Amino acid sequence: MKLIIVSDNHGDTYYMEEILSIYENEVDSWIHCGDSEMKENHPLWQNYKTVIGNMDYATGFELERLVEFKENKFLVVHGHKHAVKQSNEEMKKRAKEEGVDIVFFGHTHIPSVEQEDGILFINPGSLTQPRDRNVGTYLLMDLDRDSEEVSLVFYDQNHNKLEELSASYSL
Ligand SMILES: [Mn+2]
Repeated sequence: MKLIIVSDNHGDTYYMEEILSIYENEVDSWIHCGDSEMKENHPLWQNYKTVIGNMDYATGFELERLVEFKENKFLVVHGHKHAVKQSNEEMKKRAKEEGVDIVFFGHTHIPSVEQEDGILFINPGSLTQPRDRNVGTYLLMDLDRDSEEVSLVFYDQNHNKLEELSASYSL
């Protein structure tokens, strides 16, 4: 299955719209890791599934979201309430409680992938306000449960593949 993961667009919907139109016929679902600064009734939420971030004024989003798709279950958090700038420990605790092996988070505005205790912690970076580069980033995940292989391909906001961040992992 294929997923698009974005985060931290902070009110700028341009790239979310563009990514939606580019991948509309290619991916199964869409994840947003919070700090959208968009209202609950924005039409983009018909496709993207989001959580609440520290900059979200809309109160209708959840702090954590379990996204179940086909036989897969993912945990999505923004991260400000899971101390993600300190460590993966709080996310790891919740992932183990929920029995998931993939967690998506945002908040740092820095794209990253870490695998600890059999759990992948994936941050797509910020779509519009990167802190480690000049151009925003997002992620395309291709998960194969038969082989337990995950391909993570990062792109910049202009849809150029970021080779140095992209890699495959075994679950
Ligand atoms: Mn943010």
